[in-house]
Amino acid sequence: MNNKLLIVLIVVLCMILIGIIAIVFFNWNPQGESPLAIPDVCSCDVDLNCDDFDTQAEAQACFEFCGPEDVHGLDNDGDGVVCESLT
Ligand SMILES: [Ca+2]
Ligand SMILES: [Ca+2]
Repeated sequence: MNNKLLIVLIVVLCMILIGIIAIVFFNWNPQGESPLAIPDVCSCDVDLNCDDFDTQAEAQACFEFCGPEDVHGLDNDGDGVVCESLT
């Protein structure tokens, strides 16, 4: 009789749980800052080179920010990791 209601309730609870997990894993951000710090030097309109970044992480953040295309030509071998020389 109430089995249908129970199933609906379980499905709704599962969706809420999945939502919470998604928020925790992908958007957990108590300070409201971007988890990936985009360096000030990063501009998608200007051609940048690895020399313009202090660290590989900065270059990577900029690459991902401007992506998916490698607008700056930072990833010569196309493996998705830019400026291996900075690591
Ligand atoms: Ca370049
Ligand atoms: Ca690479």
